[in-house]
This record gives sequence, structure tokens and C-alpha cells, in this order.
Amino acid sequence: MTMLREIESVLAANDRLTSSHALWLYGNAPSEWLREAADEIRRKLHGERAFYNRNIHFEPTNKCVYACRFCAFARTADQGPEDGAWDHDLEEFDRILRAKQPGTITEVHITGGVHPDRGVEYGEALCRKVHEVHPTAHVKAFTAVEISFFARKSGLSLEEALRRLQAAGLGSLPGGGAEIFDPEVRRKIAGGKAPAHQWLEIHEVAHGLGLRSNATMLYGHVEEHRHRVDHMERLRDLQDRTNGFMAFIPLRYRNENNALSHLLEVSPEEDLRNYSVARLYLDNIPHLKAYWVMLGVELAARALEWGVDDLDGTVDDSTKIYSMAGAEDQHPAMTTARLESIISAKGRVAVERDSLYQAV
Ligand code: V47
Ligand code: SF4
Repeated sequence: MTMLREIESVLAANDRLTSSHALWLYGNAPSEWLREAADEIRRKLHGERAFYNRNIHFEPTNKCVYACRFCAFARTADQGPEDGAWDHDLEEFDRILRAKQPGTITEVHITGGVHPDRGVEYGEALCRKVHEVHPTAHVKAFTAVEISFFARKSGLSLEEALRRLQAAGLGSLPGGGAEIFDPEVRRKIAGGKAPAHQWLEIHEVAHGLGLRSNATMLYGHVEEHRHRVDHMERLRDLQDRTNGFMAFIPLRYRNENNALSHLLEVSPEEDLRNYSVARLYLDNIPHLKAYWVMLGVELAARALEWGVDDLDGTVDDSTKIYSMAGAEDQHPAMTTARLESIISAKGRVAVERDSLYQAV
């Protein structure tokens, strides 16, 4: 039996693909086969529904103790506005939140640089502020890398730090900071920040406390297909134990203004193939998100046919991390009407979701 026939029979029996299957798919599967296979799994999971939400991002600071080589966003603590550094205080956050009418957003996504002076108390203050101004909004905040630093700074265990944030109103964790788990690749692109086992431990502890989370994968730089498979295998294994991940979010490396700018970006076809392999391999993470801000609207819409069921949200010009790294849209914002029309143009039913994927 050829490998493709073997994989087809595994899928037909609703069985699980092995890592060798996934690796083979990356290198060998015909693109149209991949698209159709992933689309079928997507349909079994979600029917014709495709999701979006109404959110804003808040990036409190881009001052960061780390210097990930792919990052165009971070500045050092001693840099100032003339170098493109910012450090918003709570009053500024209050102003940003009050600029939104009550009830017009369901989620505030908070993530930023790892500021050397800020511990868990700062995270708590941000969560409380959201609830003060938008009592019904969900706070999805702080990557595992930020949580790891908060805990260390405040002299707390990871669990204590997460409990404190949860008590202050944290609702779920975003998927950032995962990058690529393989230690060798991670050392090359993100040396120094929370290692893979700690990222995974933080999500495991969060899931144990009833906090759901997402998982990202930064691909298309120095990694090979085997590293992507290894990354997804670690997520799949953790999800088997906790069932706390809601969405997997592949993020294509964007190559402007960073220390890896000599690398070319992968092609749109590679992006689409990557979504499909992820949909087929990660059988236990329900949602697959094409983050339109990173991918561009046109490609995110195409991704809906390659296994994707979620486009993220309105965002409303509230994030800089991608525009600084070369994303086409310098002021990313979408109306719900536009998100709905992108989804309906693909023959799908647009569903506004909340942060836990319940229809609004
Ligand atoms: O971890 C940084 C990535 C992530 C670049 O959970 C880059 O719903 C590409 O995690 N090229 C942070 N990627 C953003 C993130 C996220 C975004 C949207 C939704 C959710 C969610 C999570 O951004 C970082 C890193 O992997 N990133 N620089 C770059 N040059
Ligand atoms: Fe800091 Fe995050 Fe940029 Fe790394 S990716 S340098 S942790 S802001």
C-alpha cells in the first residue's frame, strides 16, 4: 500500500495519524488531496460554520527583557519613544477601553513585551481594569512567557501566579510564545525565553484551574517540517491529558525589521498546506484559526477551504506586532459585516462567537 492509501484508510477509520504520516504529508501529499482531506475533517467538526469575534488587542508595552530574533516589535527597557518604544500606563488603558461603547466588544486580548519591572500585580491591575470598564468582556491575556516572568518577578509558583490572575478576572490564555518547541530551533530564534517544557507546563496548570487556552506555532524560518510535527505532537499529547486547548494558530514568520530578515517568507501554498496538515494531525484541538492580521485577508479567506474554521476578530487597529514585522495592513481593523461577507463568499455560515467558542 502506498503511504497516501495508508493515510486515507487511517482517516476513513477515524483513527489518528502518526507523526510519520504528518511528516510524509508535509513533503509529499498532493495539495488538492490535502485541501480536500482537511476540508472534510473541518466539515465533520463544524459543519458549514466559520467563526469570528469582536475583540480588541492591547499591547501594554514593547519593552522586553528578551530579544527573540524574529521579533520586530521589542525594544529594550532603556529605549524611548524616539526608538519606537512604548510603555502605556493604566490611565492610557482606561482611555482605550472607554473609547469602546459598552457591549461592542466581547474580548480584550492583552499581550506585549516582558517588561523587566512588572510582576503579577501589574497583570492583575490590567485584568481588573477591563472588568471595571467592560464588565461583560472576556480577558484573554498574557502568553506563557509573560506568566513565567510574572511568577519569577513576584516570587510565586506558576500555579499561584495563575490563580492570582484568574481571581482578578483572567478568562483564558492566548497561544503566543510557543514558537517552535524543539530546543535547538528555539535556541536559534528565541534563546533565553521560557523553554518548551515551561510553556507546556503553564498551559497544563492553567487547564487544571479551568482556564482554557490557545496554542500557536511560528513557522517558516529556520525550522524543518519535522520540527513542526514535533511541535504539534507535544500539543496533541498535552491536549490528550487536559482537553484545555480551544484553537491552534499557525503563524507564518514575517521577515521585516528583525534579526532574521535575510530569510525569505514561505509561499501562500506552503501556508495553506500547513493549515491542512495541522487540521489532519491535531485531531483533538477543535478549532483551527487563520489570524487574518498576520496572513492578510485574502489568504485567510482561502484558508477557510483548507481546514480553517476561525478568522479571529475585528481587532480594530489595536495591534502592532505584525505591522512592524511586515504584514500588509498597517492599521488592521474589520467590521463584523466585512468578516461575515468574507465567510459567506466562501459559501459558509458566519457565526459570531465568544472567547470560549459559544455562539453569541
Ligand atoms: O509568540 C512575533 C508571533 C506571537 C513575529 O491566542 C511573529 O488567539 C510572525 O500569539 N512573524 C504573539 N509571527 C501573537 C499571538 C496571537 C495572535 C493572535 C491571536 C492569538 C490567540 C495569539 O506573534 C508570538 C510570535 O510567535 N510573532 N513576531 C514575526 N516577525
Ligand atoms: Fe519579547 Fe515576545 Fe518579542 Fe520575544 S517575541 S522579544 S518575548 S516581545
